Amino acid sequence: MQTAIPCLFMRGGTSRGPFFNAADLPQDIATRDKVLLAVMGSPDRRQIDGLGGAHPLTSKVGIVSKGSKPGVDLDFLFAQLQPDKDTVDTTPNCGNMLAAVVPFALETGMIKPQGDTTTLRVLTLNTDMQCDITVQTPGGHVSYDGDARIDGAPGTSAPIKINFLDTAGSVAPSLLPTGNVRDVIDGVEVTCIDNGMPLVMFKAEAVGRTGYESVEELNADTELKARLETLRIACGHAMQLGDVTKKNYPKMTLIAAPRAGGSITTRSFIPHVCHDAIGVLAAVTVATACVLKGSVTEGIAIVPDGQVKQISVEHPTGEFSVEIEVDPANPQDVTRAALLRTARLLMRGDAMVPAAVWGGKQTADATLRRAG
Ligand code: NQM
Repeated sequence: MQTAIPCLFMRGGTSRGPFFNAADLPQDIATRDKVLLAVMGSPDRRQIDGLGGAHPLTSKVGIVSKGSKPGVDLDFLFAQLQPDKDTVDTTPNCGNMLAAVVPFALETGMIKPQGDTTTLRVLTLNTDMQCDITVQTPGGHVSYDGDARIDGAPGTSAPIKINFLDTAGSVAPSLLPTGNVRDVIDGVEVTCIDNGMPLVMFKAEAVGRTGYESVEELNADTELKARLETLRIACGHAMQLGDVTKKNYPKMTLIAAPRAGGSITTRSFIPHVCHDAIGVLAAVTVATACVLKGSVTEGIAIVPDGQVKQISVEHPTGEFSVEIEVDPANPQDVTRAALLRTARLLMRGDAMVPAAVWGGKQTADATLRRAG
């Protein structure tokens, strides 16, 4: 016997994974984590016995429920697993998986559509961050067809707009958790910053690289990876994040001058594998560093004038545009960040876990939902 758990398999931005109604998973966290590991097939480099895609970007899980706070429509808990580790990390955010939350809630009838578009307020439980997400719902159905293109995912889809309301100091205690906009740590000039995702940013040339290397080159660069890990652990302490040896943050971000008409070039380690693009909140955080006087981006980032700025973050497979708004009285203060993602429902059904992992008494609700 296996336990069947109702599940939608979804792409969110440039990530992918199973999404669950929180009510269908074990309420006890240790059992829930065992279930998620079994669903994904971790730990195993190939995740051959589960749904994971043998990469951190395809080892992600979304857990959704109705909003628990006044004014909030939906709660979202993101879980980061790893192919070859037995960890389930719910500390940091994932802005890519976030893009699939409203489509999931509409598809499963958790919430009703509002008209041709549906805008819902979503609370990310990982860091207590709120955002407004708008999806296309013509005729009361989620539309996945459209002209929106995001680099890092093939083709075009319906646009999903995310408007972040409060991102500063997501996992770290503040936007600049070392108290400085620039530090020298382990011999490298860095900006340690968290506007939705804790990042350590530094010029690629500071570690003897150009910042224009391919993902394959960087993933094969064991000398660089060892250097980055030592730096990451030192920065983790400086950012008041404690021992980050087993954590997926801070992400290590090499930067260089833009060379495709954008604002800055990045290579983002998440944190041990180089991202094919860049994370959503990582891009928001990079864009924020670009407007901070004295950050390591100074002298290389090209930043437009005005209160609302489009910052184009170049990455290995294209670029990621972030719209940021600064306080006119204090142009160092980013008050809002908005961006475009896409998502798609890939499959609906039940995720099966061995009964030895979870006996999983299915609720009447779950059975009904499965029956449609
Ligand atoms: O930064 C990868 C991704 C992410 C996270 C990672 C993300 C974000 O691309 O908000 O989206 O940084 O591990 O899914």
